[in-house]
Amino acid sequence: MYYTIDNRTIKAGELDFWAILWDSFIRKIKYFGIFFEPVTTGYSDKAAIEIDVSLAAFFFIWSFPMYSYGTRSTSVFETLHPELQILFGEIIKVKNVSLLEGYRSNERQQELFDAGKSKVKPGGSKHNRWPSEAVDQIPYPFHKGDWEDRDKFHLHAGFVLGVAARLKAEGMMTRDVRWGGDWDKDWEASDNAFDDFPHIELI
Ligand SMILES: [Ca+2]
Ligand SMILES: [Zn+2]
Repeated sequence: MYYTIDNRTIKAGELDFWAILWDSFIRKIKYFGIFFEPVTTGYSDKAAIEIDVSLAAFFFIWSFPMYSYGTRSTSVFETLHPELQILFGEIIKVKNVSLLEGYRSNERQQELFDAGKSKVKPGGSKHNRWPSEAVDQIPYPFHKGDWEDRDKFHLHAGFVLGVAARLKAEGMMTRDVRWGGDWDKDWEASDNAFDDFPHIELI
């Protein structure tokens, strides 16, 4: 899925394992290659090539992504708005996370409303838009008792909001995101009337 921001075409998310690996590899060569360039000075051509190949192999192995989404998270990811795909494509590179729900049908919204699990009727949630402008996500690993662990959610949400802010500053995202633990976006979680800690949405 491709997406255009300011006439630049950006690939939404980067879930493809080999694409992430290649991107990371090229970045490391460009960045660290400068420091290793003088290493081969004074060696024969054959030795220099051997050193270069060894360094390239080292960079390649170092480029393997630490985390990737499982089957369930991937199917949620595919229902997300491109800007959320860019955000969570970036997050999974450095922090493990599970995506629980993206797009939600009106029928399912009605069920949640009837059960008192959501405050909004069908059509009123950003989960009801296609592609979904909201995602419910939790840090991984996650244990049953973690639902009561406010600190865990707060730390995780701070990380998500930080990555989103960086992507927006770099022009990779155009919209702000809001967390369900700070609806009024004043960086205070203590004044939040209705906590929905896994919830992240575009505004
Ligand atoms: Ca607040
Ligand atoms: Zn939600």
